[in-house]
Parts: sequence; structure tokens; C-alpha cells
Amino acid sequence: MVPSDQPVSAAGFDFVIAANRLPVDRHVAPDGTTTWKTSPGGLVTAMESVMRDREAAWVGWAGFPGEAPEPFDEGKLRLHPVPLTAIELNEYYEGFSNDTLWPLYHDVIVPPTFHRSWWHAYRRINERFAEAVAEVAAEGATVWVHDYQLQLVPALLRDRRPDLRIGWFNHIPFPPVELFAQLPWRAQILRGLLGADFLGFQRPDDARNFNRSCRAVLGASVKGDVITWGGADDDRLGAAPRTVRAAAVPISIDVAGFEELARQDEVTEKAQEIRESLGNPEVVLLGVDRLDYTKGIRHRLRAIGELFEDGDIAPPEVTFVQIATPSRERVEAYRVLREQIEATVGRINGDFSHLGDTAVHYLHQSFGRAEMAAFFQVADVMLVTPLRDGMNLVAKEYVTARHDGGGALVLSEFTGAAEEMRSAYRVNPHDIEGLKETILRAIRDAPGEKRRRMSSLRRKVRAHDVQTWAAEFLDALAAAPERPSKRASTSSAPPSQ
Ligand code: ADQ
Repeated sequence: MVPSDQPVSAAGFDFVIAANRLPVDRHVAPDGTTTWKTSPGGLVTAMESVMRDREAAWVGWAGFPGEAPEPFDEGKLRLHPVPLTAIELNEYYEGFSNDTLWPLYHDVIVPPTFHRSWWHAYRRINERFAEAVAEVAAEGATVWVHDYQLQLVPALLRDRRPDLRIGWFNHIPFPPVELFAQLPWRAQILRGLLGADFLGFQRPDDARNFNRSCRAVLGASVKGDVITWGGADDDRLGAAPRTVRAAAVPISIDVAGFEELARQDEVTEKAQEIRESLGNPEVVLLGVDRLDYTKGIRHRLRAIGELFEDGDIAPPEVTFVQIATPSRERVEAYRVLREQIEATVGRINGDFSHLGDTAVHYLHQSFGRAEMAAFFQVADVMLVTPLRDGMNLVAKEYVTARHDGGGALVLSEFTGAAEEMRSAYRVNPHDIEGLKETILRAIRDAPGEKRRRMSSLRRKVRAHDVQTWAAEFLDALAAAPERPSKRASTSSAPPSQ
């Protein structure tokens, strides 16, 4: 970390990212020394390689409540922390973002909670982010806003800085209008988003859902993927007329970087070590998820538990490893989920493990990238079975780590990844019988069939990596509200300062 004593130059930055979190987390040693390490999560993992070597500012919360640290530099990135008090964190982040919007946007798997005080905090914090971006952005800069926590920022920012080119990308699904319409502040959210020039979504269905909501809630007109809204006769959030393009730009991973890591001897050795410590089973089944109710971990455990019960699989030949990253532990639904999962794992192990042979290995921990790659290499069958997921990067990381061409991917049709990864073993995770059959098929299919599927999946992921995603997004943003021309789509670099 290099503290930046200079204020942002009067000219500001030509490229600005705004996301709820900064890409780094603060670690304070017992002697008081502060260091910053890459923070976990899908968004940061994806953006890390895109932002490498780009001069830009990143506006986000530093990960702890209270006063924000002064802006500082990490490589060419100027990190600009936005402060949040403990109460704001509770209302804007844990409340409105994670207990209202998150369940509503993920098919209402758990009921969303609506609180007016949370909404007021959400609006206030979005104002604060818009203010911070307006401060650091140069005249005519490109601003890339990320995710559902910052849906009002596009309009709030445009009010302050009409000179900016503003894009927003949604990492999670956008719900069908029938669900979205439950939100008491549905019109404000849409008006907030329409402040952007281009809105990127994971799947064409998400973009279509958004367009339909604009039509139904705001009475906007939609032609193809361009939305025209006549504005509103009031002075509330983003009342000016707008023409905006909304389209799918599916996210991916740093394929070259992750494969290079996965090919290192250290990773191969670690993979051997893991397999040995599992007792060298014939088949390792693996799940890797944030501990979130959207990820379908309960349904997966139900299917696995029944397979042990039916005698179709048994330790020591077959073992299941579930890695569940700690997540949102202050939100009630997540605490309940953790208790249920841990009780189920305990029950399955009580019934089906023998001394020295464990049926389910459960790890409620975070691991480094190299260790994750090693786990993927150990997995003969990878279970990615969310009930709903914007994309799911784990599916793409798994096939990238399998440079040996081995392994098999079981993939839920309710992930964004299923749109592209058609050669996976597809499942409907709600259908427990179907899930059990598909897991068995992925275990028992002939090696030739599995290799054919894996090689097709690897080709797909390689053809569309995270750099391609960023280039597509930025080209669409530069061209909005039109589609980018072929010529434009070859120039991917954002303007540098
Ligand atoms: P997430 O819901 O966080 O992301 P995902 O896409 O699976 O989900 O990304 C998780 C990332 O964390 C992966 O890179 C994975 O390797 C890593 N990870 C998971 N468990 C880990 C552990 N125990 N230790 C270390 N690393 C771990 C959101 C959306 C997704 C969307 C992404 C990106 O919910 O649908 O794919 O953003 O847009």
C-alpha cells in the first residue's frame, strides 16, 4: 500500500470503478502494522485481472465500519474508500442489499424483508457513492458501476455529472417483473438504473426481465434492447428523459492466469496430498460455494445423503467434500442455513461414515487460489447445483483447472453458466431424483464420454475469458445506446489517465 498524500489531481481519473467493496481488505497485525490483501468474492476475482496495469480510481467501502482511511494507491489503482457507520452497514448492506434485494433477485428462495428505514439508508449511501465518484472522475470520464448495491448511482451521478459515460453491470440475476413488482421502491430502482448509458446483465433473460419491468412499471418503450423513457414530471431521482441500451454480457474468469496457476508443480503436489489425506478414494465429489441459500447446498446434501442411504455410493470408495466459504453471518437467513447444513452433514456422517472413512468432509473455510486449483484437480465430479446464480465462476474455474481433460461437471440449469456450458451434466436441483441419477451418471459414464464433454467445456470457457468480457462491456458502453460496430469491438482499452 502506498498512501497517497496528493489529493486527486484537478483533472481526476478518466476511468473509475464503483463497487460496494474495495478490491482489498485491511489486516492489522498485533504490532499495529496495517497491510491490505485482495478481498474474497466473485466480483473482485473477476476484476483483478481486468484492472491489472490500468490507471484508474476504484471507489468502494474499505470493509470495516467507522471513519474511512485516506485514499491510497495499489499499483496503478487509486483506491478511494467510502465510509459506512455500523448502523449504515446494517441497514444499507446487510439489510436492503442482502435481505431485500438479494432474495428478491434470486427467485424469492427466502422471503425478502421490506423496511422503509433500510430503503432510506440505501438511497443515502448511493448518494455518498455518487458524490465520491463525481469527485474523482475527470471531465468526460468512463465510470463502471457494479452490482445491486449501487443501483441508484447511475442517475444520482448523472444529475451531478452529465458529462460522464456511465455503465452498470449486474453480477446477479434480474428477476421477472412478476417478482420485481413486489418491491415498494421498484420505480426508483429503475429510474436509478436508467441514469446509465449501458446496462450489462449476465444472461439475455436478465436483460429481457429488466426491459419488461421498465415497460410495465415506468411505461417506457422498448425496441430490441434499447429502452426509451420520456422522463417524469417531478424532481425526484433521475426524472430526465433517457435512451439506454440493456444487453447480456456474460462474465468469465482469467482463463490464462488460472490455468497457468493450475499447471504449477506446487498445485499438482498439493492435489496428491489432498487425495491421500482423503484416504485415496476412487471417486471424490466436490462442492465449492459461499454459504448461501441460493447455492443449493441443502438440496445437494439431500441427494448425496439418499445416495449413501440407497447404497449407490459409500465411503471409502466415494467421498463428498463440501467447501463452504463463510458468508453474511449477521443475516438471520444465513445463520439458519449454516445450522441446517451442519446438522445434515452431522447426520449423514453419523449414519454412513466408519472409523477412518468419512462420508462427507465439510470445510467452512476460505482457501488460497492455488489450494482451490488443487481441490478442483482432485474432484472427479464437481457439483455446481445452485437454485439460482447470476453466473457461477466456480464452474468455469473447475474446467480451467482440469488441463488434464479429466473430471465431470454437474451443473444446474438455473445458473448463468449453464447458458454457455451446454456439455455439462445438466440438472434441475429441485428434482432430487434427477439430481441423484445425474450424479451417478457423471460418476459411471465411460471415460471417453466424460473427456468429450470436458474438452468441449474447456473450449467454450477459453473462447470467452474475463478480458473478452471487459472489452465487450466497455465497447458497448462506448457505443451506447447503439450496438458497438465490429470495428469498435476490437478496441478494448478504456482511456487511461
Ligand atoms: P458469488 O456468489 O460470490 O459471485 P461465484 O461466481 O461462484 O459466486 O464466485 C465465487 C468466487 O469465490 C470464485 O472465484 C471461487 O473460487 C471463490 N471461492 C469460493 N469459495 C471459496 C473458498 N472457500 N476459498 C477461496 N475462494 C473461494 C457473484 C454472483 C455470481 C457471479 C459472480 C461474478 O453471485 O453469480 O458469477 O458474482 O459475476
